[in-house]
Amino acid sequence: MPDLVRYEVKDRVAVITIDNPPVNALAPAVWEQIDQAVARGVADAGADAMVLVGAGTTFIAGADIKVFDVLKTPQDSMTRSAGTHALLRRVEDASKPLVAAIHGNALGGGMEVAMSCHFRVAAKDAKVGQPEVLLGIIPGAGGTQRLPRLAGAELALQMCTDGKPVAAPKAKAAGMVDEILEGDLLAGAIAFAKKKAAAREIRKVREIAISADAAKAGLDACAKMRESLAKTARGVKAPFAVVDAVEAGLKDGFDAGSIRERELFANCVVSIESKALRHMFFAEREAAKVPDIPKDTPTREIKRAAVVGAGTMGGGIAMNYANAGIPVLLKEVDEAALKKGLATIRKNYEITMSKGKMTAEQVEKTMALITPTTTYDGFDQVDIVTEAVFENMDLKKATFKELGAVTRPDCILASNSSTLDIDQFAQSSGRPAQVLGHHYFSPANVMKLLEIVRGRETSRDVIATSLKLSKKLNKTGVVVGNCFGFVANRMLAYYMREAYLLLEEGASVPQIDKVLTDFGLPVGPYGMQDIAGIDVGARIRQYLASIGKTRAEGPQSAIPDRLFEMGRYGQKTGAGWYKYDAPFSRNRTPDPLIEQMAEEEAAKRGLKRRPIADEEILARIMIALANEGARVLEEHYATRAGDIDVIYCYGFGYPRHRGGPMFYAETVGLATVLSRVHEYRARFGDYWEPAPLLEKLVTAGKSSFEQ
Ligand code: 3H9
Repeated sequence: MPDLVRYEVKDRVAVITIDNPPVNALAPAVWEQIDQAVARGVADAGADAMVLVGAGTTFIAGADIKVFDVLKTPQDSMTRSAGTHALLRRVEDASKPLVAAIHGNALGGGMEVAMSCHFRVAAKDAKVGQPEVLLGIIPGAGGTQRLPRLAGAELALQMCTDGKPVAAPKAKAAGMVDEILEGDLLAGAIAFAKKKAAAREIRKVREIAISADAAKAGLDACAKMRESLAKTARGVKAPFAVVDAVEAGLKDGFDAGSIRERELFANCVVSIESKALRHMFFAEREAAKVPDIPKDTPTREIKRAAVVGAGTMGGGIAMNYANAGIPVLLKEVDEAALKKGLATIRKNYEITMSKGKMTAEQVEKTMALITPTTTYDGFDQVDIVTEAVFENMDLKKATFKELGAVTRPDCILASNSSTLDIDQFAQSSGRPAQVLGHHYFSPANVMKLLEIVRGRETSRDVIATSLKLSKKLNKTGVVVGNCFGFVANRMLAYYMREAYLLLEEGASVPQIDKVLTDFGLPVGPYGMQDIAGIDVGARIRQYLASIGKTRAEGPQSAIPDRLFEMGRYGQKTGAGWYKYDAPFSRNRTPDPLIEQMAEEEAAKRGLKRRPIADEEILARIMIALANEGARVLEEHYATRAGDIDVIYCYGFGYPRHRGGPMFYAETVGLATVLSRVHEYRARFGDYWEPAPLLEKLVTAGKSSFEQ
């Protein structure tokens, strides 16, 4: 067995070092070796106390998440966790003072190990937390029992239900950490341990008594938390399981609470919610790895940026740069457009300030990083330009031609196009190796996704720089290929096709939207279009018509274009798929006009409108997405199915606990998905064509898109 835990004695203190890079995750062998090392320290006549510390950059980031995949039934988990609980009890029962020395992170199982030590000291910038809920589980090694005893039930409930880590100073104030140490952490921890040994002091967290008053307050906090979760945690179970476990401990004591925790953990860990969230955890880390772009690919530093176009997207992109502290030029065609764009940016910051998330000074400082301009002056100084002009091929080509002339030869030229062919702009610029797509999602300053679109000639260092930049801009960058609509919008065309057809066949706009929001999306397809602008899609369709193409094969609904012609662009015009109180208002009501249009269009197609069940709406929309996703994968426009899932979760708010459209299809079953495609083909027409990859996988008996 490799040496994952080292043992040495320094100044009569046994130093137990966990060394399992990169994050000292608790693989089964690490748990075992911690147990053995503590027993050795207890037996070692040369040691009066013990310090548990992590090697490298962190203490312990938690249990090894990959190991959960082997747990197939709740019983598997119950058996294993009985061992873990007993192990931590042995650690806690050590007869010599045991001190956890925390730097970096003590998360999940890491925090549970630390709480089984008698004392905790921490570096000033360390963090502690119980983020299990973000993986669809609850703390499973006593966290729901020890944390309330250490920090109080209210804070414990907060930490275990939102999963957010707490910084060391706050942890100290709440009693989770005994001392914050400046300077050398290990030396300080050894000195601390010696003091505790001299005083013969040992403190077992599980023995901390909870007074009757504290128990009552804790139970009240449980009730309050349930109420609040009912509003904020729709569709997920783990946060509620946290409350059940904490409550059991408050009512029935540590031992009974621990058994309840194990049962609840066991049910959570085999749930689809947890599998989906674990899939997302690894998928978003995998997405940062591009097969032909090694980790050591040189990157350029982005010190100055420019954005062309101060509309909704351009303004949001400029905000991303300013938020990251990067000075940015914001160019518009005239003063009026510039003024309007800047006013929107300022309004956005003021809203953030009104929520207490920014001070007035920070607003001014950030605004000062955005320099408005109507000329290309200063563009020769910037390291990257993002173009966010109208979605029009000729305009984009002309812009890239100008950018090629006014910027330095090494400046990266990115397009925020949401659909158009990057290679055509690249040629116009005269230096295609520097050109790529940076496709942000609306609102660009909020949505976390950045689709990094690789053109035919985009150089590797430009891609690597974009991936690095995405992190700096607090985005999740996913590299995709250059097909029409790239990955997100190419698939979205199929999602929207079904939404339109379902409307014509008899479903209503509010019904379709509700099915999708009940599924977990923040907004349904029609609500989303009203936000994004019906004009945007209409212009794309006009362009496609001019080159003889459609976005998704199948019947094309005329309603979106009719709305466009009526000037009903959505929220911004006060009417779209819904009616709004006023332009830009969010207060909407269904519009009978849409029903009337649906009747007319259905009649034109010879359709008799019928009631459509919610299940059919969800199935058709999701299957259309997955089928097109399979084509995207097969054609190599996405590297992995997980990349598509990350794109949908971060670009459109697809519910993480469903794992993204491709993972969701796997949970439905690939064979079921395929048989539905066949069924729809028979019912609706040949445009429902199964993706060859889907057929291949089903024939081979595969249950996953990951090949
Ligand atoms: C738990 O503890 C349950 C308990 O109650 C016990 C029950 C019995 N396992 O994120 P990074 C990998 S559940 C396995 O890029 P950063 C990660 O995949 C756990 N692998 O670094 C990546 O691999 P690769 C509760 C893990 O500096 C590499 O480490 N704990 C784990 O940006 C670097 O990760 C959590 O949920 C793990 N636990 O962020 C914490 N953690 O290089 C999960 C990381 O191959 N972890 N890896 O792509 C994190 O939040 C972040 O990784 C952390 C570091 C903040 C620690």
